[in-house]
Amino acid sequence: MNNTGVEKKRVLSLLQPTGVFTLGNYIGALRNFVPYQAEYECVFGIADLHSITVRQEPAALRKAILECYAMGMAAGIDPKRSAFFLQSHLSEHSQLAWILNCYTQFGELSRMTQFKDKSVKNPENINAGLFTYPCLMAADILLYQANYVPIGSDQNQHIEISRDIAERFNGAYSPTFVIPEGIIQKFGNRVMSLQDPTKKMSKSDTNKNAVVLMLDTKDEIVKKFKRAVTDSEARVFYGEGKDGINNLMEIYLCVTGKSFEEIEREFEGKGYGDFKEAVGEAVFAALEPIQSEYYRLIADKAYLEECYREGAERARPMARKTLSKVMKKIGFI
Ligand code: LTN
Repeated sequence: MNNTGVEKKRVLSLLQPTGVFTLGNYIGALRNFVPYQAEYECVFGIADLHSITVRQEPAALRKAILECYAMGMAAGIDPKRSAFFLQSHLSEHSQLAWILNCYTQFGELSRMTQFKDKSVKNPENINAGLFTYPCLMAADILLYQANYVPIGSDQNQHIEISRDIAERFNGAYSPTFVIPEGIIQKFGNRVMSLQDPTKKMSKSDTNKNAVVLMLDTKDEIVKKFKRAVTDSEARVFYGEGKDGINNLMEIYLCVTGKSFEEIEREFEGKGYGDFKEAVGEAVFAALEPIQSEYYRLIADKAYLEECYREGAERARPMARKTLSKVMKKIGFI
C-alpha cells in the first residue's frame, strides 16, 4: 500500500547476465528502474538460470552475474525498496517452470522466433532448455503476480506466451495468476548500431564503433558518436530515410529529456559534427555517475552478497505463496 491507501501495481524485470552492458541496455531498460520504483512495487532479478541455455564458462558466468547485479544497483535499483535477487537462489522458479512446461504445447514453443533464431545461430547446442526458455520466463513473471513487465519489442512474444499459459492455467483450475502486461516505452526501445542504423545495436557486433558500452570512457564514447554513420543532408531533423540521424536524435531525447522539436531547434543551422559531439557528451553525462557507482559496488563483494541474500529473502514469501497455491490446485499432496 502507498500513502494514498491504494495498492501499488507490481513491476517485474529480470536481466540477462551477458557480460557487457550496451547503451541499448541502458536506454531500453536500466534508465527506467528509478522511475518504476517511484511508482510501483518492484521485483528485479538476474536471470542466471536462463543464461545456461548457451554454454557458459563457470568463472566467466560467476563474474558476469555479479557484474550484472552491481550494474543494476548502480543504475538505481535500491535493494531496500525492491526485491533484487539472483534467480537461481529461489528454487521456486525452477519448480514452477517445470509445472508450466506441462501446460505449454510443443507447437507454441516451436513458433517462438527467439528459439528459431538461436537454433540457427547455435546448431550444435539446440538443447531442451532453449526450447522451454519461455516457460521459465513465464514462471519468473507469474510467481510474483506481476502486473507489468517492461520489455523491448523483441520480447513481446514472450509476454504473449506467458499470458496464454496463465490464462490456460486459470481456466483449467480457478484464478491463480495475474495476467501480466508488457510495457513498451515510446522511445529508446530499439537503439540502433552507430555504423549501420538499420540494425539493432548489439554487443556482439564485430565493428567496435557500432556499439557504445555503458563502461566506455568519455573519450571512447565521444569518438564513437563522431564516427556514427548519418546521411549527406546535413540538417538535424527526424524524418524518413534518415535512420542514422533518427537514431542519434532518439538517443539524445532519451538521455536529455528534450523533445524532437527542441532538438531540431537547438541544432538549426548547425552541422552534424556539432550534433554528434553533443550526443556523445550527453550520453557520457548520463553514464558517468552510474560508472562511478558501479566501480564502487563491484569492489565491495561483501556488500553485494548482503544485498542479493536479502533480495532472495524478500522475494521468497511471494514466490512460495504462488507456488503453494499452484501445487494445491493441481492436486499435489
Ligand atoms: N528473456 C529476457 C530476460 C528475462 C526476463 C524474465 C525479462 C528472463 N526472465 C522475466 C522479464 C521478465 C531477456 O532476454 N532480456
